Amino acid sequence: DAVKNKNITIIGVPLHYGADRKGVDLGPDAIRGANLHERLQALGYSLEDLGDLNVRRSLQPPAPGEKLKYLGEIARVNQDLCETVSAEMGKGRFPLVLGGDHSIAIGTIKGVLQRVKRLGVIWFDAHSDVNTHLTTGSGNIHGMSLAAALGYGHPDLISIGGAGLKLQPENVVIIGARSIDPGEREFLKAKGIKVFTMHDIDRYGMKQVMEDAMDIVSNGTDGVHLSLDLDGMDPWDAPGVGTPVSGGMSYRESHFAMELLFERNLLVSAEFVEVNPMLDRHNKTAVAAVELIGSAFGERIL
Ligand code: B3U
Ligand code: MN
Ligand code: MN
Repeated sequence: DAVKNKNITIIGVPLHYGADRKGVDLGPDAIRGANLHERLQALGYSLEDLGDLNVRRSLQPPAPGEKLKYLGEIARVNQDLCETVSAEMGKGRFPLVLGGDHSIAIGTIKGVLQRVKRLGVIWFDAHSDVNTHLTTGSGNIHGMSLAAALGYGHPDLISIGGAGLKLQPENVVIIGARSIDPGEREFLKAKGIKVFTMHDIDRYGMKQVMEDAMDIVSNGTDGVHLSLDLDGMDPWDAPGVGTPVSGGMSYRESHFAMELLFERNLLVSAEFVEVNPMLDRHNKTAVAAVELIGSAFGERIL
């Protein structure tokens, strides 16, 4: 069997403050409602669902021009998530985190880093999420989470899980990017982070891109985390996201990517984020998330 760890812990994080847009906080239940448990149990996994982490409701809206909107609550929830993920991995379990906006990647990755020091990350996204409070236009922290996990950004974000805990840029790949801000482009170049854009997927095909990506993230690491933002998919297949960008990965390409990932058996943790049921049609995006999870955990057509 390609995935050795048959014990999965599901952790919901109903956070929307990082996107500053309501609806994405309903993501965890929409994903559960698309038969996540049944699907994984049919594959032989044993599940524990911890339910959702506690997120405060109705906070004061940020001041106009704020560059770190809702920093306090986002940092608090991510610290909680970090501890939860780390504790579950300490019991030998595989954390499957359901978002929530993509700012939760900070907590997930910091928790995994406490258990796997040399960690690779596959970041599946239309965006690169490497802004900081110094480069962001929106002030939305979900556009800063990968930078924070690499050790760049506000001290309250980069200190989550303990000082000095961070990813190495050579162990990170981004797949599906097609919306990168000027400051992000500079950051990616300066740090030498490998980005497989939609152009690369068109040019080389998903098979080659995934093989190259998996070679990079597995080289010199002891495990790989998958951080999958549903807006990486084309909005046709995943309309229920806060910032849709045309020209994304097709339904078939995304599934194929997950199947290839399963075959290499690299994952120690995963998160599926940015599902917004209020913007969705017939729960299509949550269903897509569950289908991608199925493929990543070993579902096959035949
Ligand atoms: N890069 C922009 C847009 C964005 C990032 N992530 C999402 N949107 N989902 C920003 O706000 O930082
Ligand atoms: Mn993202
Ligand atoms: Mn995105």
